[in-house]
Amino acid sequence: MADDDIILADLSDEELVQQMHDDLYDGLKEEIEEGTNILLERGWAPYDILTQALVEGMRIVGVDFRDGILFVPEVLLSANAMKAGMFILRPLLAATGAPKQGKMVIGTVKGDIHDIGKNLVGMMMEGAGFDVVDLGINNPVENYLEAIEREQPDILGMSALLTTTMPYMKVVIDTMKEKGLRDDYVVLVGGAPLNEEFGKAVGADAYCRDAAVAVETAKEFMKRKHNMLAGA
Ligand code: B1M
Repeated sequence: MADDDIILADLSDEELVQQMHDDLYDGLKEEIEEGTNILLERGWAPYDILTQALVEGMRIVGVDFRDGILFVPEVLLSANAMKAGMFILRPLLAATGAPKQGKMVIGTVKGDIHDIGKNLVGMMMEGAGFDVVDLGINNPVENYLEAIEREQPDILGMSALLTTTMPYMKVVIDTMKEKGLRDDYVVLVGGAPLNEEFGKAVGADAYCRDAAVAVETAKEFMKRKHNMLAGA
């Protein structure tokens, strides 16, 4: 139950989504799980729950974090609550029966421990038919190189949420170039502080604004790859 007075199941959809924003703000993991399950029972699509209840809730947390109203320990609780909701939705998003598209290795760059956005991208990519190998957070260039050698993916994805860590993407791409590996993979980058220009400047194939764009971009590159192979 959200608190002593509120019974989540009694709320209308709109009120419940609003309440979930509040519960995410307050880091109430069990309430987020309950709210997610109620919306699923009411026939909501997992993607809509993800975007309207969870991602929007985290956007509000981000604003107050920026403004010094919320601090790291509180935001950590919000992140844990969000992850609990995502944990419920993950198998549902993955089980779309989409035809196999290809393989992606994805990880957050060195110095950066933000992983919610990366996880979301991974979930959506799985749902779109990609095999996803998740390297987790704080990845030095060696981790990416080992993983692409081992996994032979079609796509390498990198995530960064800090202006201080996003330049590390260039370190990874430059090292790939030095080793003659760059052209063997599609490199997609994303994260809140990035933009299109930055993606070009570091030598990525594309910047992806959000998880839905990442999926569309990845599919587009796979189509091009297949067309090239067919024409070869
Ligand atoms: Co951090 N944090 N944080 N934080 N945090 C931000 C990023 C910040 C913008 C908050 C703020 O001030 N407004 C700010 C960065 C400022 C800057 O660099 N300009 C910041 C800061 C400063 C910090 C610390 C330095 C705070 C401190 O210690 N004083 C610290 C750094 C730790 C470190 O990494 N070394 C820190 C710590 C944390 C927590 C641990 C408390 C927690 C992370 C928990 C976790 O991830 N497990 C946290 C959180 C939660 C945030 C905010 C509030 C939310 C991030 C998030 O999960 N968003 C964030 C504020 C904000 O972003 N506005 C903030 C939801 C998620 C769905 O969106 O991650 O953007 P996002 O992902 C999107 C797209 O960006 C894109 O698709 C995703 C889904 O649509 N995308 C990709 C992301 N990765 C992609 C990869 C791709 C493609 C698309 O590959 C192909």
